[in-house]
Amino acid sequence: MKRSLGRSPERSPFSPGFWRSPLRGPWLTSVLGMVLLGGITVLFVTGLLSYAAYNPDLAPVNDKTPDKGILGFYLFSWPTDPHWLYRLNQGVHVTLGLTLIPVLLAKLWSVVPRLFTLPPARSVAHALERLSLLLLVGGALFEFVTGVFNVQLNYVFPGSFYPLHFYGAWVFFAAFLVHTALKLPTALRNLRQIREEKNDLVPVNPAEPTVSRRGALWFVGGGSALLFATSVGQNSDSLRFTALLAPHGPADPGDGPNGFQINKTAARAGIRPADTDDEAWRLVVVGRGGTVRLSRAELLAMEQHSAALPIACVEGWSTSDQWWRGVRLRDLAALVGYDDPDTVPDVFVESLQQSGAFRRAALRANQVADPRSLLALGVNGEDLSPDHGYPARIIVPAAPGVLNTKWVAKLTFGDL
Ligand SMILES: Nc1nc2c(c(=O)[nH]1)N[C@H]1C(S)=C(S)[C@@H](COP(=O)(O)O)O[C@H]1N2
Ligand SMILES: [Mo]
Repeated sequence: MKRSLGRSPERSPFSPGFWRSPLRGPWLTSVLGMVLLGGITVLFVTGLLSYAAYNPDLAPVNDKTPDKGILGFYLFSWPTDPHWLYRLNQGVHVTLGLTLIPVLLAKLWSVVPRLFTLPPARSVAHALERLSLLLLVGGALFEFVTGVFNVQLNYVFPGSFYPLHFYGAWVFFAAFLVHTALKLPTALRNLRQIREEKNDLVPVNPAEPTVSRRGALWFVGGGSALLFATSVGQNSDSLRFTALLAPHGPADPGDGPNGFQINKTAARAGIRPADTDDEAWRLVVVGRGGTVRLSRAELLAMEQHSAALPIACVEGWSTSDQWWRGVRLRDLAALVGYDDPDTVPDVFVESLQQSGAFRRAALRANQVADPRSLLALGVNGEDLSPDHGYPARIIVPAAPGVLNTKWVAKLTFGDL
């Protein structure tokens, strides 16, 4: 074929001959679209559930998202059963999100010629559709990029991750619904067709293929499989070493009873050994019946209970179940005027830490009441290590890691 020299119209991405990959066409776009339809729906649902798991409407401490208004309509008391609920939810959310990245990129690549269609809008309806695409593509990129940064513990955001990712999700999902409603019938038709219909994605002047469409799909799937295989291991103690793409925390936890992932070390949280030794440290418990101060020895003299529970962080890593041992939160509530385990109130937990978003948290009454919810003093048969919260930490079944406050100093029982 003769190619003209100089400024041929083919040099402009706005000209129909510019996009030449023979892979583009309705079939490829529809296949990728169907994968994203399922995947992004799961991401949205697990994302909203993850937000609900913070008990965001419980006092202002857990959630800093301003003016969520009706977007918080669905919030409910997060259950404590099954005890791996948050671990599963967040593992799916983060692992699936990472796995979908190649699919998202391939989908955007498959429709990129449409970015350059002229005229930009043929009618009001077309203009509205293109505006929804701006929100769709912008929303998708925004959610994936903020998500990946958060998973990598890279807090480059202006302000907090949570409001950005939360509001971004609603904008993105609204555009996603509009897009699905407009395109699903076409996508289903495209997938059923034996011979592909011509549409604007099919190049008018295709280049020689270097790979088949199925080959291209295998390439995308291979990318997804690689991301899956190098991140899913962060959800287990024994497979963690396979999670090459996951951050490995601020400190090597080593082996032994305390040898599991650490989110923030005592040193980084500014916890001084002098404040945690048995002479200095006292747990302050406040309730309608008054205030009680307890040393670690006094806590150890109370009835001790064990529970096998994981730590599952919003950032997508979790530990296997650990054996925690300590005092039931509801027994501590009983010390300050709430004797009946069926009517225990919420609790506000404060740590020794002086600054940082995670130095305090609120737990709901159903979490306080659960017999497995502990003020843990030890783990896997040993005292807590300083990095895991010595002298005492909270551990609650099915709750996000962020509610499992370390280096606890004060518990205030009462309705929040
Ligand atoms: N005081 C305090 N408690 C805290 C945190 C913190 O930064 N400060 N981090 C929380 C978060 S986000 C998680 S995921 C868990 C991690 O517990 P671990 O480091 O023992 O694994 O602790 C929680 N408790
Ligand atoms: Mo966390």
